Amino acid sequence: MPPATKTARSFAEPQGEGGETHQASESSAPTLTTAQGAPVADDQNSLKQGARGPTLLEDFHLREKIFHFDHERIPERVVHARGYGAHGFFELTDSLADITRADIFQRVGERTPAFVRFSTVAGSKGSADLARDVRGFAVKLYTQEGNWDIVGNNIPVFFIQDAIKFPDLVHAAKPEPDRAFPQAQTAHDNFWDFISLTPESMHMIMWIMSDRTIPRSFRTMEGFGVHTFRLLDAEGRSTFVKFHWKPKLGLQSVVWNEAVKINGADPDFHRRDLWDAINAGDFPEWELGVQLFDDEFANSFDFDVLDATKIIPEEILPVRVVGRLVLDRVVDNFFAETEQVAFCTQNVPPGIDFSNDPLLQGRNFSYLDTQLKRLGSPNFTHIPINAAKCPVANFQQDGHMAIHNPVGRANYEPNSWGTEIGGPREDPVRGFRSFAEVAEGPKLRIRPESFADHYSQARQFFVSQTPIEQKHIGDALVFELSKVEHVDIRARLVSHLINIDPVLARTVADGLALDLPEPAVAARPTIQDLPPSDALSIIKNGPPSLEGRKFGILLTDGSDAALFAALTKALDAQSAVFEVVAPKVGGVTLSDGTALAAKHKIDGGPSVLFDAVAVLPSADGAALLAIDKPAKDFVSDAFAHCKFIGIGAASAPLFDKAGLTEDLDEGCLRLGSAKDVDAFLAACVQVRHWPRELAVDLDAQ
Ligand code: HDE
Repeated sequence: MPPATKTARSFAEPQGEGGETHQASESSAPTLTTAQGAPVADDQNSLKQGARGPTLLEDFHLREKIFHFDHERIPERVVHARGYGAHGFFELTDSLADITRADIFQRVGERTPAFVRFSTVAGSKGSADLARDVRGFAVKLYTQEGNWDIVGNNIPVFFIQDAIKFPDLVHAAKPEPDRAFPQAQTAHDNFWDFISLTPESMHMIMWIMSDRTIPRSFRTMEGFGVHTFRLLDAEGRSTFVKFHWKPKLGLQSVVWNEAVKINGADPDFHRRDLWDAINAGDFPEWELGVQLFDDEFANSFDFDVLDATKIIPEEILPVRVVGRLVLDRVVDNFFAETEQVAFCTQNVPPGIDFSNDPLLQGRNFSYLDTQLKRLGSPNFTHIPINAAKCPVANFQQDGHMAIHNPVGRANYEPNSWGTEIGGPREDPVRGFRSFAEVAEGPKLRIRPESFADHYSQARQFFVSQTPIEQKHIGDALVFELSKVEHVDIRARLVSHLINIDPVLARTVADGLALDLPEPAVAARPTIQDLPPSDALSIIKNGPPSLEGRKFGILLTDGSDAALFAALTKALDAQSAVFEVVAPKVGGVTLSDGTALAAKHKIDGGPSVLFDAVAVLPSADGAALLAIDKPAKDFVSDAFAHCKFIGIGAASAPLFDKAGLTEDLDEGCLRLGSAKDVDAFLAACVQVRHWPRELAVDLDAQ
């Protein structure tokens, strides 16, 4: 049985340790108390002098309640403010004991508790889920030798090479400071001004203009540690490593026009998807892959492995799968867990270490610092979601909100109080040791020459895409730059595109009615023509099955009960889910008289919420739907977004009135009776019927 969604709130009594919890219910609700524990008699009226007189200062219950409310908010994250988290575990499937002494990588089959927070970067906490944006993919692993945070993104490269540029990047991406808009978008002058003056960002620009930044679900995106890290064995020998998370459901994204509409129809699209999937027992899963390499590889590779604007293509260095990450529990309290979780890149257990990537080094400073600001105390590690699940023992003490306070006399070391009362001691064998890297040289503010090639991998990403994906990159650039008011900024960006792909540059220039500028002057003039890498395409790494896919089934009174039963049975068998959309949310009466509740009324359940749709009205129902604008939008949007559409035998009037009848293609499959179900679902495995896009988009003509 999947776990039931929690609806009732549980109250602890008393606060603190060992309290029994009672479910609030009509019959056995616990007594409401103040924060000090005093039972409350009346929570509806403040204390007044006379029935209509002034409120009294003496009303401690009113004052305490409002005082607490006034202080409910903490600063939102300066980036990655909007996020959603879940609990789960990491399971080791392939030992790395010969390469690292990290405890988590020793014993195959062992599970380590995990908490993961996904996020968008630029938007505020309340922004919509489907902003075009990088997604954060931050994983906290509660290992037996301390917490390990892999604070990654769903894109393996970054905009900048040196942490010193991060405040500038984020300022430029966020709403412009004078007008405070646009929210959660990079389609504005400041962002593209900064980017067009920062050629090192060009590889990242190709990624963010691709459909990677409009993922279908957190469950259908990859995650990357981005930087090169080190694994250290017991002798201190180092192996470089890059971390990859690969989703079991394959890569899937939505299309831009759809994303814009999803943001209106369901701004919580991604968080709802994660919540629903976990509560239904469809636990999201990723493989952990590692790219392992040594100094010799690093020295012979075309690019600097310390440069976070570069990848190491999987074709050159395969990804070895060593474990799996499963999310199987939603949070009990969003604030306590998702909001208060504090990821820090410097949280690494023994056996894992940093490289000299200057972005990573800057991050190691920033994350600890930001948690103090956000959570208000150096004791944020006492908050349960941040607390290690292994023993913690040190002489840190006091500070705001100190929860775990050591007892006894010794609060320093060395001390001579003996092991009983003297407290913890260092352990030179078990303890964390940094890689003994030899580092010498003058102090310089300089960017290494080996970081200078800004275009070759940007080009490699572009040429690795299928034609439809290349088109989407061009469309996204035209859209974003069309929102930039200053033509010189548009032109400056196009001058970089010429160095990446002249055809792309020409397409974007045409889309903006711009004369092609001179190419940008490249820091490293020789741009390499690197071979395409299939791993970089979403479409080439799509899902193997219908698992996790959500179908929208549009029904009316009189819809064919046998067909509905056959379709939903087949969906269930293939681990897909469905929701019924109907003229009234109260539901429909099927042809056999069965009453069926609907999940959505049509205008509350537009087709953008589904991966594929089946339109199965009765003849009478189709005649009614044909005059209903939301019903016509339902089918025309599904068509425009290249979705597979199952067309019921009686639905012709609706498609006629939606103006689609003449355009129906192989992605629109007849779903007249139960015998058509298999063919329809087999087609749907493809996710989208991409050839249609050329027929529904002016830019493709
Ligand atoms: Fe972050 N980043 N970042 N970042 N980052 C934060 O930490 C920062 C970078 C990433 O779900 C902040 O707790 C600097 C790369 C994620 O709680 C802050 C630099 C990558 C999250 C911060 C970077 C990331 C953050 C804001 C450049 C991918 C959300 C709130 C040197 C590898 C974590 C917070 C969560 C959050 C700083 C660049 C990923 C301010 C200075 C590269 C997933 O500390």
